[in-house]
Amino acid sequence: MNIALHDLTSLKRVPGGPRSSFHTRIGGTSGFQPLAVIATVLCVVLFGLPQILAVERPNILLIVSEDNGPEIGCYGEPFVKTPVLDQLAAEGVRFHNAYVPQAGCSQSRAALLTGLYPHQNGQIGLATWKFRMYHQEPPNLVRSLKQSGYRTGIIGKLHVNPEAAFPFDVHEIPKANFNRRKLGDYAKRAEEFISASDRSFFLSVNYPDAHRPFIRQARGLPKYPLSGADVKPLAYFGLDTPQLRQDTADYYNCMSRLDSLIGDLLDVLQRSGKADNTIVVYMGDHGADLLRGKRTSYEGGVRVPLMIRWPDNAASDLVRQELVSTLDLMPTLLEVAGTQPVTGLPGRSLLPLLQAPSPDNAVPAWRRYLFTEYHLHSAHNFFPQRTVRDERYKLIQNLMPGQTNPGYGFTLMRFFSGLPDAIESAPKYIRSSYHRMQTPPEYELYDLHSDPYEFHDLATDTDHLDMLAELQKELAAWRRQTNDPLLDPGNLLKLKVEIDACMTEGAADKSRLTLSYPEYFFAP
Ligand SMILES: [Ca+2]
Repeated sequence: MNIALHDLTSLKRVPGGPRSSFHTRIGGTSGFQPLAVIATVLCVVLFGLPQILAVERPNILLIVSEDNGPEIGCYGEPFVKTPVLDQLAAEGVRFHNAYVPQAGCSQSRAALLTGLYPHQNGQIGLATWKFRMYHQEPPNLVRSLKQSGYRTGIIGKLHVNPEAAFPFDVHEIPKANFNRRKLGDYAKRAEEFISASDRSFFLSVNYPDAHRPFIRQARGLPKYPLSGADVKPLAYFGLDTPQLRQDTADYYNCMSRLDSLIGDLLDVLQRSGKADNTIVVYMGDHGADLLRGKRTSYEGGVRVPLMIRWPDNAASDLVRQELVSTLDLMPTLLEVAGTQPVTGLPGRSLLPLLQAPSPDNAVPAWRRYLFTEYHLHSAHNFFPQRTVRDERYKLIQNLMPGQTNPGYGFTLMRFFSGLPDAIESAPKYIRSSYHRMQTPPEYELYDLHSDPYEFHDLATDTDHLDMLAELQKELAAWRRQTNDPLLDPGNLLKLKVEIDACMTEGAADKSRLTLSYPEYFFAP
């Protein structure tokens, strides 16, 4: 049994949840430790110690990368080289169907840290564009862990508004660092934080890869960059041109660099001697900034890699197919820490999924439907959507049907000038999928088994009317249950007017943007 010294003040703040801090290796088979409690009480009674003994709680290392979907070797991506993440998956549990609730940086990160959908916490657009949470002090992962005695640190960007809502003890490299400067500092700062104390820690390390610009090589990484001749474009583009091959190669180069840097971080953890009592979570914040990826509700936007390694408590080399969300991480990590859960969250703990199914460990009844959403990114691409998927089918509801999605033109502009011609000369079903993205109908329905890249809309297919109706019903129920403010058409219109007011000659002007939705979304 691992024993560590905790100071009395930190222990006093531990809420008495259903799993107290007097657990070893919470999860798995370990349970309440009466001997530890008795030993602690005896120490205080007999010796009046200013410090008391407490059982060491697991450390939490949360690794978040930027703008990448599961384009990783262990997820079946054929050309990318990611040996570290492949090894991490082999040593832990890999979630094959993991999602973020919205494909944008601030939106995904605020949701991760609050356990709430963007429409529930208010961070519906980028923090750098003045979008903000409804409340200054929402319950969140950082506050809960800190209050229960954890040291809390973040390395890399936070990118939520207001940042003070997440009172990390330590914040290093606070900028996004898209220029990839001093990449060795991520591991160095982590080493300093991890070795600073024996108290249990929660450390979030946030890397700039694979955000644009897709820098081919930085700090000599990757050592052998791929070129366009080495790869094929991502399958969800549905297009193949030399430029898209080069873009894909450079995206993979970013992924390989990320992989190396995570390797340095895991080495630091190993050298600290704390790896055996540390749960490591790795996730991407949302899909790649590529066609039909980031800023969309397609799989390329919302599906992310998610892996968990936890020695002695999680299985190794286990792949789970359940539908999971990064909203599940807050309940999971609070349970790992033995901290009082926050009630009313939409996510649920992933701990039951960390063990391989066996006669003694039946697969729990898991969620049947998973939901995501979209609002906007900065201020020029407001096009709200809601989605639901089950094991096979996915429904997208466009809340401004028949209108041109401004995000479409923006995404196309980020690529080479010949892209519109490439789309128009593609096979009809590919062409149609791009036209549909540009001017979507109210509903899009996809069969993710036969059509994983969402090229064939089945919403008007007479053979799928029952499925369409079922998912429409589930989506409507979820919107009601989670108090979706955009169920009120007046809210949608008012927000659109506020956003449109900052447009000057087709471009968004941040200085002219005034947002008051936190005041009126839920006004009586
Ligand atoms: Ca991002």
